[in-house]
Amino acid sequence: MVAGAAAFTSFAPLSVNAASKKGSGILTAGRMGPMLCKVQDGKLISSTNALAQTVANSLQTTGPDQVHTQARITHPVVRKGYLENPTAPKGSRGSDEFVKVSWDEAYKLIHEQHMRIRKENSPEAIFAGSYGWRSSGVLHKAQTLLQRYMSMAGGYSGHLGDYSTGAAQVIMPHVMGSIEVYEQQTTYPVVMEHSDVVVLWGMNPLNTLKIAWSSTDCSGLEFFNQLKSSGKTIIAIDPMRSETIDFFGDKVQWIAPHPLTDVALLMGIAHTLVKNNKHDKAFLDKYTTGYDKFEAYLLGKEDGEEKTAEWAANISGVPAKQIEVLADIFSKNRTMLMAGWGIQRQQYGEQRHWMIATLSAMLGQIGLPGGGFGFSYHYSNGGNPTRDAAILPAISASIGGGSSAGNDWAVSGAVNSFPVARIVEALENPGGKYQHNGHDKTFPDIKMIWWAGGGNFTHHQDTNRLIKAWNKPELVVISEIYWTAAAKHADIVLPITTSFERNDMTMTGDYSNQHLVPMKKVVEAQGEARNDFDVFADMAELLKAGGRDVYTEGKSEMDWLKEFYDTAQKAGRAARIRMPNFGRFWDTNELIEMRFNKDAAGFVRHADFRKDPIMNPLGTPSGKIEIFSKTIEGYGYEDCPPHPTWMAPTEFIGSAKKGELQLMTAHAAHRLHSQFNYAKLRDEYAIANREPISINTEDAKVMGIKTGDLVRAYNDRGEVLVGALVSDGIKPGSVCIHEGGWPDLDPETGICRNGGANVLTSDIPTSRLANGCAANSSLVRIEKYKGKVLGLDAFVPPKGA
Ligand SMILES: Nc1nc2c(c(=O)[nH]1)N[C@H]1C(S)=C(S)[C@@H](COP(=O)(O)OP(=O)(O)OC[C@H]3O[C@@H](n4cnc5c(=O)[nH]c(N)nc54)[C@H](O)[C@@H]3O)O[C@H]1N2
Ligand SMILES: Nc1nc2c(c(=O)[nH]1)N[C@H]1C(S)=C(S)[C@@H](COP(=O)(O)OP(=O)(O)OC[C@H]3O[C@@H](n4cnc5c(=O)[nH]c(N)nc54)[C@H](O)[C@@H]3O)O[C@H]1N2
Ligand SMILES: [Mo]
Repeated sequence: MVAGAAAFTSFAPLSVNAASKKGSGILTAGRMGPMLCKVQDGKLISSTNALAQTVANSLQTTGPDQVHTQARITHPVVRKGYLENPTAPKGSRGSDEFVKVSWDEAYKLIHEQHMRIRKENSPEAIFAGSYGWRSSGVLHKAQTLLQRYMSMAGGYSGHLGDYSTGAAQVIMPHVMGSIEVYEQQTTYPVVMEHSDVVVLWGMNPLNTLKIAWSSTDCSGLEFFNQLKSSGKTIIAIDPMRSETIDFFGDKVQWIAPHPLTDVALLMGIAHTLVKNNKHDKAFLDKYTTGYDKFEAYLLGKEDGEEKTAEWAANISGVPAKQIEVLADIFSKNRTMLMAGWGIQRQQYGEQRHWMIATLSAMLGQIGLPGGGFGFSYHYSNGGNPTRDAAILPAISASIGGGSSAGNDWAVSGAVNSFPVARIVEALENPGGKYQHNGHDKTFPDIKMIWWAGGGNFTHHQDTNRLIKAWNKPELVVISEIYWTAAAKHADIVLPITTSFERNDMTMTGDYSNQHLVPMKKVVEAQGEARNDFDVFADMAELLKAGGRDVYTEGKSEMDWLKEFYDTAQKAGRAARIRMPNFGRFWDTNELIEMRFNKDAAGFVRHADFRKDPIMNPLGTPSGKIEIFSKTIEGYGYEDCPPHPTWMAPTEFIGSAKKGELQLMTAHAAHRLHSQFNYAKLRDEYAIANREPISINTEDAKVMGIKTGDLVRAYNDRGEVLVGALVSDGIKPGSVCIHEGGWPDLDPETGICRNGGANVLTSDIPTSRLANGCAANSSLVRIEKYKGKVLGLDAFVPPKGA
């Protein structure tokens, strides 16, 4: 079907390539999209959007800071105590000073110790899972390049899943037979034409669409811009008045539940549907299994507690009347339930998207144009129609192996992989047994860590617990661009180039494949920085003579890019997509826009299943939507029962002691996680030179706190200094410190001077099913800071660097 294809033409001007003409700057790209760069006297002086766009994307301006910040690592260094005696090092990670060494000395030291550790242990003693948002590109892929080297060296321990959707990506295949969170959504034009009501459930697209995993095609922000003036009913369910809610202004109805209570709220809506006989029984009969068991639970026949609107109101803080109104609106209108992922980065996070899918099934609109649910509208431009594209391949973790384009979290070549957010448990409990999605598993005994392209000291929960566990391995090597907390806590640190200092290419959009963009080298490598590709090629040569040629397959940077391009061009030809030859493409400084496909623009998620569930069954055991899962029942996990269930979290506002507040750690507007925390953009958000903490006016009044005050936020796990931002834009009883502030622990007091949120978060799994990151499940206390004046060393290189 081509529903709404006409509406799409209103987006067309935005995709025009006009801005990326020669002379207006050098064309490159990052997560934040294609950019044009200006250089003066060898310095990058500006980076701006290369695609037309109406909603500004602050992250596109960070180029000059990325290249020239004081926080850059300029040469290889080794921790003093480690250099003196690598097998019995003195001093400790994080406090010892560093000593400059040459690249060759660094290589030799790493090689010798790597080989020793590998010989004394098994390959699983080497952790190269190296999770993180390394820069865009199909060649300079830090993790993949590390793993390619480690595969040559004999294998390594890796990771499973990600921090982003740890819970949802494991539960959804049980429920929908597909992962849902990283899949194309019912398209923008279809939503524009058919949805009456759009619900933004725990989702902040104005922030999170500034980036995409490959590189954003910049269409998502414009979609929400157009949605704003569409006249549709827009409802946002979020404990915070997010940037998106601000952006929609009076065009959105904001409903603020207490954090972590969405399952109860959803159940209150579901119960109201049943009470008023508004649930779609025909849909439930034909397309789902186990609804009867869930309904029994909903009506209190299983646990004696009816999940009424009043019950839900008590837990969520949303009035019962409002819950009933939501049930009414959803059941009377074509409703698209869009949901973000912060809601599942919580204890029992699996229940969130399971319950949204269940409510959608009860509304009976899954598979209809503009109805049902969508779990990737806030990410990587899910909903921007997929183009007829010539898709670039990418370098692979195995030599001569198939390329891993697209989502390359899931890497091969690992001998033992554990759920990514369980790394501290793995370090604490080597050889320990654990459960994961129905499997008995064993943690590896990690002796060496090499991290390239991730910020584990900012991304992982409970920093102080992490630091303790981090002391266990014999060797920690970090390949980094900047003096992050992780680099400061390493034995050996290698300086890496930014994407502005090397040649690469990328597709945009992730789901749309809208463009193929040259990522041109804009400036020379700064200091002694080298490309990850060259570092691992050099290391491969030490593995055995001729190892470099094995690693590089005898190809230079430009040879690889030409080969990737030629492969894409050849595949494109089959789809009648014309592309210039590589040489011309590279010289013209222009991106290639892929062909719009009218049919793809009418894509409706699960329409095939709805049309014919026998011929197009879902990938679940029953072929239907599993509201009750016999598979999960078989696992017998108390923390993940076989149907959506409300379970009160351990650290929860509903059981908080006086003075305890629920901590939210949403993703920041002007950062990609920890990236760019050092940049000038920090002036846009820092308060009292720290991360801001959003506090409700009532809570602040009780504590005598005003906007601009220095605040100490603390719990049993740690303490941080933050700057108060007092407003009515957050639910009373909750505070928010955005994730990604660089940890900067004061050596004397241990307080984090920069306000790193994860110093406060608890490091627990979502459940035994998915073992996902549950960062948003913590209680904290706050008070006006009255201690001594503290500086800020977060962005200052360590001693000896
Ligand atoms: N409390 C809390 N914690 C969270 C979250 C939350 O919501 N709350 N969110 C979680 C989520 S969803 C995620 S995805 C993670 C994100 O965690 P990460 O992806 O680890 O976070 P980044 O800060 O993007 O780290 C990327 C690092 O790679 C480096 N880098 C960039 N390019 C290159 C390169 O080419 N080579 C090398 N060697 N290094 C490079 C950057 O300098 C940076 O330090 O955080 C998680 N942590
Ligand atoms: N600018 C920018 N964009 C990014 C990122 C970034 O760091 N910066 N990170 C990228 C990555 S790796 C990911 S995984 C995605 C993350 O995408 P998400 O996980 O969706 O982002 P969050 O900011 O964690 O949460 C989105 C919204 O949920 C709200 N929320 C939090 N707790 C609750 C709750 O209990 N109930 C409800 N109803 N709402 C709640 C928050 O206030 C926030 O407005 O974003 C991606 N995009
Ligand atoms: Mo993420």
